[in-house]
Amino acid sequence: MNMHATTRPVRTTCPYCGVGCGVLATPLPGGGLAITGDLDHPANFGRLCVKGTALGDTVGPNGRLLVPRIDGRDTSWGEALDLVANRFSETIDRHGPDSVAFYVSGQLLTEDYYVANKLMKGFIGSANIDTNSRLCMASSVAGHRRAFGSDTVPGLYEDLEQADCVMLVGSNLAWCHPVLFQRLTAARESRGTKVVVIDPRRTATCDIADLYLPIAPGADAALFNLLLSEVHRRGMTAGAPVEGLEDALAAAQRGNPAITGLPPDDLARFIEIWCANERVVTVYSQGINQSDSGTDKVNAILNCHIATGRIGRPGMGPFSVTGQPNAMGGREVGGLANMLACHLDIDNPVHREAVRQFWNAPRMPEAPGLKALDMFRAVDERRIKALWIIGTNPAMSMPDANRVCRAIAGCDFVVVSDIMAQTDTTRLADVLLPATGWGEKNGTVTNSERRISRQRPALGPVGQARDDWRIMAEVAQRMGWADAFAWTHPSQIFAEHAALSGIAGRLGSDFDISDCAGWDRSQYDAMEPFLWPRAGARQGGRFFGDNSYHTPSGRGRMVQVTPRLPPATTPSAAFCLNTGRVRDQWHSMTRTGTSPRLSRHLAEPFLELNPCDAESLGVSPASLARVTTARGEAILRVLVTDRVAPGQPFAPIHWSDQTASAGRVNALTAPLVDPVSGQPALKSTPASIAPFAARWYAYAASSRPIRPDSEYWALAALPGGYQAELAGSVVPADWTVAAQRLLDLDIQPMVVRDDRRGVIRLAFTQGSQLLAALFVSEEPVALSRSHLAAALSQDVDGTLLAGLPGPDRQDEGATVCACAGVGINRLITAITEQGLLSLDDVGRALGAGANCGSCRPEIKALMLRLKALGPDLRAGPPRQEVRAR
Ligand SMILES: Nc1nc2c(c(=O)[nH]1)N[C@H]1C(S)=C(S)[C@@H](COP(=O)(O)OP(=O)(O)OC[C@H]3O[C@@H](n4cnc5c(=O)[nH]c(N)nc54)[C@H](O)[C@@H]3O)O[C@H]1N2
Ligand SMILES: Nc1nc2c(c(=O)[nH]1)N[C@H]1C(S)=C(S)[C@@H](COP(=O)(O)OP(=O)(O)OC[C@H]3O[C@@H](n4cnc5c(=O)[nH]c(N)nc54)[C@H](O)[C@@H]3O)O[C@H]1N2
Ligand code: SF4
Ligand SMILES: [Mo]
Repeated sequence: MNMHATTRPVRTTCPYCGVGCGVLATPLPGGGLAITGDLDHPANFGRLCVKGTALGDTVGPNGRLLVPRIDGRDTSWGEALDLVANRFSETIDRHGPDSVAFYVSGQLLTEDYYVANKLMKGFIGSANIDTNSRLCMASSVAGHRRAFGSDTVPGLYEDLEQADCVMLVGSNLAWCHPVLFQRLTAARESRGTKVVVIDPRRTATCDIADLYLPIAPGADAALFNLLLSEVHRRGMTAGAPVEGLEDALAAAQRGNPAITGLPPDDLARFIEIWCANERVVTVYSQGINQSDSGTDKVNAILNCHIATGRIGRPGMGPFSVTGQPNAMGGREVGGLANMLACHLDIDNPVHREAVRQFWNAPRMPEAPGLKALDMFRAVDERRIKALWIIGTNPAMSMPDANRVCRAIAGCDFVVVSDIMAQTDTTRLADVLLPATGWGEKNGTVTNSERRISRQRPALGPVGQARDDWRIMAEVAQRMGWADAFAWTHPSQIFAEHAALSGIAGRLGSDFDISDCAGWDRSQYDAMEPFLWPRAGARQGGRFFGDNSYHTPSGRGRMVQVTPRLPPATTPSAAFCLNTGRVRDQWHSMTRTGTSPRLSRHLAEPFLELNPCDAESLGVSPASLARVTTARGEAILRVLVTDRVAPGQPFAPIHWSDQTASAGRVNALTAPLVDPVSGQPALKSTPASIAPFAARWYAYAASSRPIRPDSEYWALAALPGGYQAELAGSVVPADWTVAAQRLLDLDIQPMVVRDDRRGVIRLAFTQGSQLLAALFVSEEPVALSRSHLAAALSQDVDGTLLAGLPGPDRQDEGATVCACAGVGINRLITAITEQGLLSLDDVGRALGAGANCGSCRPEIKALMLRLKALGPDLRAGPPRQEVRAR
């Protein structure tokens, strides 16, 4: 098969967020891929965000795990697979099926996920398989099942375009689902869609908000309860074929809207907008799900839609946007510990028996297995004795991550399948199995609107990497189940999954793609993106517009919700720490962190802090803060901004021990979960904050890997090299020696000192070319990072150690547009000097904002501030210039 010699574009799907954009990946002659958006894909119609656009930067052997390893030594596949199969079999024989567990991921392909679920539930006979979707979607799943009787997303993306009003609740759509945000923005421009954003933090998404409600953390149920009372009072719930309206209303009417922290005028406008627009879509995400009352918050939203019948018709409905590329596929195969397969119920003996017969399985678990947090607790307590982690990085992404690390380290036998060699989790494994990654893998994913698309390989596997489904099937064969795991191609797994969905459909499941059951490989390879369900009256469409639900009575179920605020909002907690995402990074950055383009936007772990808090704590902008909770601590760069309210600092989740000294925010979070879904409350941890007393700060850029060991460091990729932000409380005796060690160079640097200002600058050159430089200061280092980075491997000129760009070179400043590589300073100059008035002008003049559009909110905010304040912004906000002055 010579697929890889082709330079024709391969039609595939982006591996990042749940929007599920179609991508054309064209293999380049020298290796790597050229990436464009697929004009024909109905999720994106050719658009891509910056992460999708940069996919070509992240393929290739850089940092990849290339061969299987046992206890740190390279080994053969045969030996590794034998060991995994033997240890799992022995453990099951000795301690029973519930002594082993799989922890898998919403980033696996459906085929991978199907195999994992079949092996654990049907053949090992335990339900101890759970997934990182527990941290992500579990409250939505639970809320859907309570209200609809099934885990069904009722609507479609086009609903956001057909709505008259879109509510974004706990969703930073602009950064986390950028292409869907672009579709919404375009619809708003053409038809004046009203947009309401409900988030304690003023995010980039607020850029298009007609109404922004800075809700008190965790108070969403109180807001939607108020809405329910109001829609009822206005007669809008009359005739709704629902169960439980009276009880839900009574609970809602008992509520106290004051706990939302919102002024009465804003509450009134919110209600007016909702009531005046029948076509209303309520999009929600982690600000709702990741809460100790997440399921109730979901149901408070669903209550309003089902009570008014505003669901499953064009432009209306609740919409849980999924985070990961295959969060939905995972739900379809039953990858959660409390699900079976094809949306069947593990508690239902008829369902269990149907699946058992279909699989010809020796046994089936009779009860749900351990949910993620319980699973790692069981690992910690040595009740789980063999654990297999696949496609997720729990050592950094689970709450109370230090304890999770200890638990994994203490487990008898830990297998990790990953694409990368060095992650916070791979370093704890007994056996490491190299998986093929995006661009190499072959299978399907389901996006947030239930659309199934193909990921197709455009490159051969790196090193000895194998597909996840194959690795698991090979282990299953070695455990004695050769016949049930005998596939030779993912198309066969998909066909089997489709066939099972037919049985599920006959048992009443919404998920039925059984007309794909007979597909052969060529039909699978030719698959066009399609929506499920594929058959019946609902084919390719919406659910519940006919008011018929999957509950026993067929009616929608209202849930009584009594709002509860998170413990971190009690007066005794100093700060309520919020966490989430940034625009250009994906989770633990194992892939996006390798792209210099994506690393330019925000290159350090940071803490957004309100100016009042900064002042009362005595922390200045760009200094460092130590954040402490009952679980652990972190050291983060302080970003002073009124985007966050007093008492509600925000920190991004992306930094791990691989990229920062103390940037893992989940060292801070508590293992507090929603009682219904088991999803952790990751958005509100009681925390205290203090200045970190740095005696020196430094910035290093090098063409070679940097080896920091100071108390504070953060690493990022540069074009042709690496950079590090550094700080410490103990000043090294000799900066030349310290720099040589840090930069792994044994040559003598050029050194410039200014003892009066406490500044030392060291440059290492080879001939006239700059190899590396270290700038040290007693204050946070103020210099042009982009200038120094651009000087790497170039001839050194006289301005270098001054840290300023030469007269002929503009200092870009911090990157705003990652696609076109345009920095804040160039934007300011162009906007003011060329009199650019619109985003389109900026796009034409600089290319900024013209490609993926993810930075358009930032450029627009900059233009507004320039209008108000003039070009003096260079020294300060909007994005505090830690890096450039
Ligand atoms: N760039 C990028 N995009 C991604 C990802 C990524 O890593 N990077 N990850 C993907 C994944 S897996 C997911 S799950 C999604 C997540 O997508 P989102 O849920 O949109 O992202 P988050 O930043 O986690 O959180 C959203 C917002 O919830 C707000 N919030 C916190 N507490 C509350 C509250 O009590 N009420 C309300 N109303 N809001 C609150 C936060 O301030 C934050 O702005 O993103 C996906 N897309
Ligand atoms: N405080 C806080 N914590 C959070 C969140 C939050 O908002 N706040 N959000 C939570 C949410 S919603 C999520 S989804 C999680 C995400 O957390 P994780 O899933 O732990 O994060 P990732 O970095 O995406 O981990 C994916 C891993 O799989 C590897 N990988 C990539 N492709 C493949 C493949 O094809 N096969 C295999 N075997 N491995 C592969 C990557 O290298 C990486 O190590 O974080 C959760 N944690
Ligand atoms: S919006 Fe961006 S990250 Fe999400 S699927 Fe599309 S290109 Fe990928
Ligand atoms: Mo997620």
